[in-house]
Amino acid sequence: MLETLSRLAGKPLASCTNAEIYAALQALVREKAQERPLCTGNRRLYYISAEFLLGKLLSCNLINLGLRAEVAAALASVGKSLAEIEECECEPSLGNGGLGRLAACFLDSIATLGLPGDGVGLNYHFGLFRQRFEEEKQREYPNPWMDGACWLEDTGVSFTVPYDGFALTSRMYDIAVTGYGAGANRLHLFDLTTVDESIVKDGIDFDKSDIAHNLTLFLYPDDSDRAGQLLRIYQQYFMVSNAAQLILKETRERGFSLRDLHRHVAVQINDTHPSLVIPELIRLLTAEGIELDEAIDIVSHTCAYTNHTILAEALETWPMDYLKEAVPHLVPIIETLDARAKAAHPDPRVAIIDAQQRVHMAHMDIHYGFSVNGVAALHTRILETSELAPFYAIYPGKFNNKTNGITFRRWLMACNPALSAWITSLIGEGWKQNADELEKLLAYQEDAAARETMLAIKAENKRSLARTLGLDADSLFDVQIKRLHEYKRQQMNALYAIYQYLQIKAGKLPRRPITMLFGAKAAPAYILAKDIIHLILCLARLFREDEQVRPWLNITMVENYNVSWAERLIPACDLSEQISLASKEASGTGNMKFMLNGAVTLGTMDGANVEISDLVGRENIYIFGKSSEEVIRLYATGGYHSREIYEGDPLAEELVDFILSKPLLRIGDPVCLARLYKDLICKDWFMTLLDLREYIAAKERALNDYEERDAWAKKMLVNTAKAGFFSSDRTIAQYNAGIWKL
Ligand code: 26Q
Repeated sequence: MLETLSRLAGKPLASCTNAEIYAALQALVREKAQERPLCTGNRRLYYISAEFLLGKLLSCNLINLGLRAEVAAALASVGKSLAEIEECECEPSLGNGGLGRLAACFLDSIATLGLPGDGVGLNYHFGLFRQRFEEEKQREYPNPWMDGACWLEDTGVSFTVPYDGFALTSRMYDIAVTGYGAGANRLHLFDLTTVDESIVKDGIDFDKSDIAHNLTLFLYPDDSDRAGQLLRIYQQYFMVSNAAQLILKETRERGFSLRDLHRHVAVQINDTHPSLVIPELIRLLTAEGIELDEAIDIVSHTCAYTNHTILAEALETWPMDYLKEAVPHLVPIIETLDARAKAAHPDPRVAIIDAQQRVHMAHMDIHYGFSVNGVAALHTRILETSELAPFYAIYPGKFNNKTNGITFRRWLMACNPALSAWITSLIGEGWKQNADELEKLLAYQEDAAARETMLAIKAENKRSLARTLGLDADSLFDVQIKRLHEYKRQQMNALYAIYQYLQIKAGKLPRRPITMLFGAKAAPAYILAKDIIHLILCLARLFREDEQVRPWLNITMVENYNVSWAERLIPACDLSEQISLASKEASGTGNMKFMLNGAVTLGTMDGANVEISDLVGRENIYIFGKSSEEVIRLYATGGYHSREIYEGDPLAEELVDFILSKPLLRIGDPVCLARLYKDLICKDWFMTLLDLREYIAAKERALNDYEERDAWAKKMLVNTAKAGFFSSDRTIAQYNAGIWKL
């Protein structure tokens, strides 16, 4: 290995800089990945997604290619570590949260199972914005990630994408996707050669109408005005037109007739961002001389849709006017699809084009896709019985559940090598291919030495994070890391921080110091989400500057939370915060990563928490809060008024009032704090105050139990042992058996 790396570096490894070693390792991975045969099969999957939140790729590729140990040894011989070298890698910033990370885990598992399936997306130059904290507030900056060595390979493939009166020429870049021990696939990212990074000024502002220069600059550009919304349509169409053209090209090259497209291709539509692929495929097939009826039929047997949310505001609808302006050639097709759906199903709730002339993307997917899936058991049930009930009545056979999963290669083997090695020493290597084998760990529940090792590994992971962030490694690490959204209720956790602060000020110390770790980006136009970040950062400073509080309570919010941060935070976590309002979190996948790494969950009965709870049993999880049925009923009856709780519960009043207290107003922006204060009392759409008391009680219980170290270690062990179900290998096997049939 040493010689190979020296050859690739062009000089002895010992005389290389870290960047040169990194480049050599990347070349090694490219070489080995290229030697692998691409996965093939009768039917090929195209997983189209606006996001692929890949994370750094070096370590996972080395693991998948079976090279990690050898490379680590070679590096050690020149006094280097893999972690040190991987510092040179810039994390591609092509995603926002769960949906994008899920897509990345799926690519890993699709290749691992040897299934023929590629990802298709866009190559955003600045990805999602880069977050910085300035004066306790989030500020947004471009997030360049393609400088220096990066994984993209220019394929030379390009297509022409037609708009109204002009066309754009694309360029396809590939990233090799290696599977663990088996095949390889590709992630295709489309870009535009004319994009001009220099048009971005003053943070993340740019001329939104200049499509040829701005199209692939950012993921989710601000869409608070018409130009922003049009840009999003231009982006989405660019993604799917390229995807559709690639699909037809490859299908022809494989020697199949386009009339048989559905027999040889499956398209998975990841949320509604790629939904325009349906009319685009129909358009292209009819352009090939296939009759409209037949084209619609073919496409309806090719496309499948995954829903990731029940939040009404996240279900995309586009005004017909905007589509007429951006993609007029799709409009007659969408109108035809709508007319046919209306003729068969006059119920206005299932219309594609509604009375306000808005196009409901999800409705098009459901009528003209062959599968509709939710991402956790509870979520799918809510879609069927409530959110999409009128559709379920029409198409019961299309609906199915595919509970999310995560790749254990990244979320255990790469991010927690100590735990991973110890597991292997106890139960062998089998769990890496067959995650259910983790259950063999249950045999060690009563083994005192095993429980001690579990605690020792956690303690070491905590020390390592503590060194980076300047934390007290003996404190309890309580972690909430996820996109910032009101329904995820970071604000409830902040109210707990206030509760704990007031306890300490009153002389009631916790049994052990507490470190509250947060990581979250707020969408730039989401005012209340930014106010919540402001509150958290103000509290962090307040605690830091108070000598009485500092030793006992610390809030640390990491800047620019991303996959690499998650890989550091999750292995070091004691208590995993999964506290969304029941019914609102479709699944969650962070919850699975924490559990796998031996953290205990504090959560509501929401999303995949329900399945986690069923698996580990109530003694190994802390559940609180109103059930999804109760919450859905409260929304239906309008029966929730936060003010009633605020006025009726002195504790709730005290905690909320603290937001506008003197010590906080000395630090924070009164406008932001007052807005949040007012929202909690007058609106509180996601019912923070409803669950607050139970949340505090459940957390106190968890903190208490944590002091029974040996019993806690058993909970940790059971969590890891029961996590096998959440391997994305299982999820992908189910997608293949139930939907794709590759
Ligand atoms: C919609 C309209 C306009 C602009 C942006 C959007 C938009 C952008 C991103 C809508 C949704 C998203 C992302 C959603 C997401 O990440 N959902 C998460 O998906 C995970 C994988 O299934 C689940 O585990 C999470 O529960 C779900 O929140």
